[in-house]
Amino acid sequence: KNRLILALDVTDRENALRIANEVSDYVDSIKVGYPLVLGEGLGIVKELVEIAPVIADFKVADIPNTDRLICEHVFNAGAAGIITHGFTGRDSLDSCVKVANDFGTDVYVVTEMSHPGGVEFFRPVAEDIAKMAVEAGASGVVAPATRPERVKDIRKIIGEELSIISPGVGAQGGSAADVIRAGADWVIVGRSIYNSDSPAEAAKKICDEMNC
Ligand code: BMP
Repeated sequence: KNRLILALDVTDRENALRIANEVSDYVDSIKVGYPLVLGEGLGIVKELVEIAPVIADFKVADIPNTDRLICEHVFNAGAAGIITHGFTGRDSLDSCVKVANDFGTDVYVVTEMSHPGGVEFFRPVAEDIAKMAVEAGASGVVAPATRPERVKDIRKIIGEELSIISPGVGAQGGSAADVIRAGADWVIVGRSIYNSDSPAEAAKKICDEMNC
């Protein structure tokens, strides 16, 4: 386990496949979201899963039926996991977890976002969302590497069974080693890797920092 997830927010297929191939020795999975899928279509997921497991970051946040349709598309394309919001409530999350269970895939629920605005509305609900993620049988939560103390708080709530995947390392100011020490299982890193002259070296450096 390398503890590193690549956030592949480049917008074109050629760069996406080049970078994914370059860093494949260092990353456990690749997070793909709107920037790349809106640029290239969901077919890019089918190509990337040949390189590493893909987590589809669509921050799913809708009524249960729409959530179900989104999850089915994403898992049919081969994604191993999906990121959902939690603020839409338990029925919406249940709908995602049910589809994931049918496919044998993972659901990660956003608790509190990593950017400065992430405290405005998430702060009062982050812990409740984490509790709901446990109760709904999600695989894990997303918690901010920019605030390791919050990762610690959320780890206390979810226990050891759920994973914490943590964005905000590098470009947003967070430290990989600090957030792993605070209880994260994986860090999610985008710009510090894909904007580097050597994505492989940048990925290796983050791995080394985490002693993996
Ligand atoms: P970067 O390392 O370039 O900051 O990228 C972080 C990635 O994680 C982006 O894809 C972003 O959309 C995502 N993300 C985040 O930064 N904070 C969150 O709270 C949740 C996210 O999914």
